[in-house]
Amino acid sequence: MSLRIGVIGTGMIGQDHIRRLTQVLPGARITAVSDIDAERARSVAALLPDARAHATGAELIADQTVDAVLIASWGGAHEPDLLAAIAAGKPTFCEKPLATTQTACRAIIAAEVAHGKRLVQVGFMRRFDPYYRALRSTLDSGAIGAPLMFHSVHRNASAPGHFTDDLLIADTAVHDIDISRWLLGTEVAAVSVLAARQNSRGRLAEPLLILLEMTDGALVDIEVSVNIGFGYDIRGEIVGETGTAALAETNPVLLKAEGAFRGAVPADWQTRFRDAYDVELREWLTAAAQGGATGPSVWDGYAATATADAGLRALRSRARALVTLIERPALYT
Ligand code: NAD
Ligand code: ISE
Repeated sequence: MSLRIGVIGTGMIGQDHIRRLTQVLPGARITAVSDIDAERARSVAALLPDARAHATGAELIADQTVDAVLIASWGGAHEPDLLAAIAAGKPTFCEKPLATTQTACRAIIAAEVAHGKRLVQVGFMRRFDPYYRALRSTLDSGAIGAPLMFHSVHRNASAPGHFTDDLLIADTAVHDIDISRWLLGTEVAAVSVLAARQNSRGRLAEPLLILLEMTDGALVDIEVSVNIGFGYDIRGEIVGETGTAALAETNPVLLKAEGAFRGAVPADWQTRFRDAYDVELREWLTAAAQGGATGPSVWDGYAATATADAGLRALRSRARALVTLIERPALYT
């Protein structure tokens, strides 16, 4: 039987997840949608065979035809819908960032802990990407020894009009923060940030160089850019005690002709991480059908937001900022 899903936030990625759940993956049906832009919700519902449009996320969560919830609204709007979904005991997929303040993240953790079992998966899709998974397996195999450093590069072709300097860290680099924690298996202790000479192609203070000091002494440097123009460029290299391991380029074919090497650069995150989003939602459906959640947790969402917060403090003060986390509840160990 299909899992009946309600989608809150029917913008860019909300619609892409609806496409994935209705056209790519088996086992799901969209029975409800909602968006603060009521017209957008209605027009998305009209394209689905049995979805109704609700005025609010709360109404959608209370709908008896909704077994599980997918939240793809703006980060600052996630908290009330997550709290309502947890209170209703409905498995939920929530796009990153979990929430935009640490207070909101802690309230979500408290609600899930009080519920007694995991219900929420957070949309850190890199953990499902075959390239990052291969990088982690290589590290775990011992082939390069213990990790000392991780170099992470996150370059976007262009930034949407509403983008701000803060979003460079809180919305974009938050992926690198999460994947660093996942690859290295430790939390972040401190963050420093430097802005390079400004890219004259854009209006934002980028590129940024973000330095994470992990709790075991490993270091991570993150280059984040949102105006490189030529495409979407994601790189990662772990330096270990006996070797290095790097993400391969994503081309199935490397062309050599007319005295040159050629391969395609993905245009955007939809293209680069297409397979990762599919696996991420497939794994969510499997866990949600059993009433629970696996994968990136609300703890991971909280740790990423707390680290991004330290990054924002470091960006403003030009000083190293410490990351202080609450004690990790047993539910997330
Ligand atoms: P978007 O602006 O295209 O869509 C967001 C939608 O949410 C809009 O239609 C907006 O009207 C709606 N919305 C806002 N507040 C709402 C509320 N309280 N209730 C219902 N609807 C509400 O943005 P987007 O690019 O689709 O991003 C949405 C979320 O997904 C963000 O958290 C973003 O960080 C995340 N995202 C993740 C990835 C990824 O790679 N994992 C990629 C893109 C976006
Ligand atoms: C966007 O919200 C994402 O999550 C993408 O994965 C990221 O590359 C982009 O920079 C963000 O704005």
